[in-house]
Amino acid sequence: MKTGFVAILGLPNVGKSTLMNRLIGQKIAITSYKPQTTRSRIRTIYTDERGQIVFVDTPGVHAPDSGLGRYMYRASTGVIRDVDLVLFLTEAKKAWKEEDEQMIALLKEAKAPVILVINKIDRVKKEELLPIISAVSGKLPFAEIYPVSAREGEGTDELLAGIFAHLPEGEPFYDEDMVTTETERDIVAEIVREKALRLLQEEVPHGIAVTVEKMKDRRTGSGDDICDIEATIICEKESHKGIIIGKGGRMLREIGTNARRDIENMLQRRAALHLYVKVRGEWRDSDAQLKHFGYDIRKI
Ligand SMILES: Nc1nc2c(ncn2[C@@H]2O[C@H](COP(=O)(O)OP(=O)(O)OP(=O)(O)O)[C@@H](O)[C@H]2O)c(=O)[nH]1
Ligand SMILES: [Mg+2]
Repeated sequence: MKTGFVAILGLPNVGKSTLMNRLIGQKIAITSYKPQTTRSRIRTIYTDERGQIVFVDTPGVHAPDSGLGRYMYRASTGVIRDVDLVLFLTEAKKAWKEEDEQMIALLKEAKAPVILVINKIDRVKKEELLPIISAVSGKLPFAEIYPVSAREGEGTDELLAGIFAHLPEGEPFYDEDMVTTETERDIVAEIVREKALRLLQEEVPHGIAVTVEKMKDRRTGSGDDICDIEATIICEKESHKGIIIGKGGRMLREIGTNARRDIENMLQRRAALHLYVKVRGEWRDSDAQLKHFGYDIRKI
């Protein structure tokens, strides 16, 4: 049996979380078209007859501009030395930028092998791919190179085989039916944040945190189980609160409806979701608040 920890690292928005979800065949990590979607390490587990892979999805690496940013930076860069294998994810694009060079400099610290994964190949023509691969492949002594489309599932089976090939022999860490170490509460909070991210514009979604105050099953009159959930969206300004609630509560209702659908899918039962909105000015720079919202830099 092969077994080991595999970090997924890269710049924001390259498709790390989409790829991880695709590889495990289930949606656990939230995704969005906006950069800086993932804020913490998200651990998921893939097991088959070849062995077990523990994936660690990480926040996209970017220069920190707040306490939250520093937490995110540590969560991603700090993982490099703790894993058996690194997947360095980049997008299939023609121009190589300064921040890509900084990623390469970071990856030079890795003791573990680094697999280069070029994602979003569905967006480029076949003949454009080869020059893209050859431009990146010399930047580091990569163990392997895989062009994939996380969204379409192209090349991901080959990548999975490549990951197993580079993992050490060992016994699985987790039960074979375990998919993530995240709690249901964590996932519910993230689903609400995802819907807010996808629906809200400009700086509003980046100043949002979500807490889940209550999750409790109740038997209804007709004998079904329904999960009562209370969650709060925290934002930094009164004006943002107004935008999140929307005219006549329309925006909050839409966030809630979209979130409930995914939550019910995940829980495999009905859910009643009650959303509240609170203002906590500058929480992204307050150690106490960051800790309260689950972004405790000492616990990475
Ligand atoms: N066309 C295309 N889009 C993709 C692909 N993979 C991911 N995306 C899109 O890219 C955007 C970012 O995806 P995420 O998975 O959230 O990216 P991420 O790297 O986890 O981003 P951060 O968590 O912010 O660092 C989303 O809109 C995805 O749907 C792909 O293979 N092809
Ligand atoms: Mg992500």
